[in-house]
Amino acid sequence: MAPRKNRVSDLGLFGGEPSFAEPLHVGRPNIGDRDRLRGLIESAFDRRWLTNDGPYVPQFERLIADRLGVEHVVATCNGTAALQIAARASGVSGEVIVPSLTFVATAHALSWLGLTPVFCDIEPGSYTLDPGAVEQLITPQTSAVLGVHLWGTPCDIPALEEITRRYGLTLLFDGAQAFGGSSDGRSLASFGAAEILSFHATKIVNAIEGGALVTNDGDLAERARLMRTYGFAAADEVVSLGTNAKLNEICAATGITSLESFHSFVETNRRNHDAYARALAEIPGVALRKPEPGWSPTFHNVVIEVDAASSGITRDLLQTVLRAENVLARRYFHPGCHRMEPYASLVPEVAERLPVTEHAVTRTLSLPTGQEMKHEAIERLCDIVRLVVENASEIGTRRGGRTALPG
Ligand code: T4K
Repeated sequence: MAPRKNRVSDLGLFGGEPSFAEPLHVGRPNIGDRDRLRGLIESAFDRRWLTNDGPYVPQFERLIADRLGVEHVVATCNGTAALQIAARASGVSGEVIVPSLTFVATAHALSWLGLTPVFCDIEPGSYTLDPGAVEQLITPQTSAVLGVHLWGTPCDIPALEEITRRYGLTLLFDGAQAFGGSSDGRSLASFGAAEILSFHATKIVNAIEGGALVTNDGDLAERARLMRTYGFAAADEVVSLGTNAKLNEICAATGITSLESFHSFVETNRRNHDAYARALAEIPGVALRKPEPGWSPTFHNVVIEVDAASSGITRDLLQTVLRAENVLARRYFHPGCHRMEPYASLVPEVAERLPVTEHAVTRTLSLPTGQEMKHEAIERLCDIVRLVVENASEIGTRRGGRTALPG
């Protein structure tokens, strides 16, 4: 690591040496016990059984069910496939109310099935679906609400349950970022008709690529299981429309070993989050998002909010400064699904009814965490943030009065 920087002129943005020789990535995979994983993979190769009903997939499913306290787990090749299967297996049709502040897969999975994602605004605090706004968007074509536990933050589950019950709608949850989280002691996976998970490499539990549908509804699970495998109930016996959404044995083995290290990953994340909280304290206009009392998150996402008015810099300029230091912070999820195609062309007017989303997408920045992130690096990274905020006007002057960058 280069020496600590005390002057604006030392910043990488102005030609200084980057603070970090190697890039610090958001979403760096956590790796479980490598020897154990090698052993599992060797066994799969010895068995010559690599996918289609091998032993690791049901083992992974049982481990997830035990960990999350749900009855049924249908593992899939990724979270997007799990979303598609969840929507189809629960009989969703027409319009589905979703937040726009989410990974685009949430909306795309629906559109891919010919469903219409109807973008809904979010609550100012949690940045998850605003139940009042949800209710206003319900039409005769609405069949479901798909809440997203963004960065592991629980949606207002009781309010969404109440509304969907009253209107006879299906309630689904996208828990791709919320594996292992709970609210008031209850696993987030135990709500709605089904929740989907992602075990992508960037997630706290990773199977390289993988996902799952979790539910307490046995019939729904059975339909999902059939859909995952082309609708095969047995050899030569196809009983429904299906796709190929199977998880393979090597990914399942990776997921198993990752899950076995879950507690240590959470502990590492928690310590990293605490280190960020200490190092970012009292930087005006820069706030670390923290869990509310009653939530039990995995701290897998470290997200700061930059208030340009009180920090003197925009989120985008801070990201640019950090990138020049080799900190590859990410603007999850800029600019919001409603400003991405095909939605931006299909429903250009929708931004007007999403003021909180529009506000949030300009402010949030995800920072690196996980196994690889050392506390010294966190402190160094936060020192740069402090230097930038304390010298915002000098940076603006050096950049010809521009403290903002085009979105
Ligand atoms: N719903 C929500 C709310 C989601 O967040 C996601 C996925 C889904 C649904 C869909 O689940 P999946 O179908 O993906 O299972 C990444 C992930 O690919 C995606 O899974 C994740 N959300 C999303 C939040 O992040 P990108 O487009 O940002 O990926 P990329 O390639 O830019 O990589 C992200 C960061 O991770 C980079 O800083 C590099 C780092 N990285 C990545 C990989 C794969 C590594 O350091 N090593 C690696 O092996 O989407």
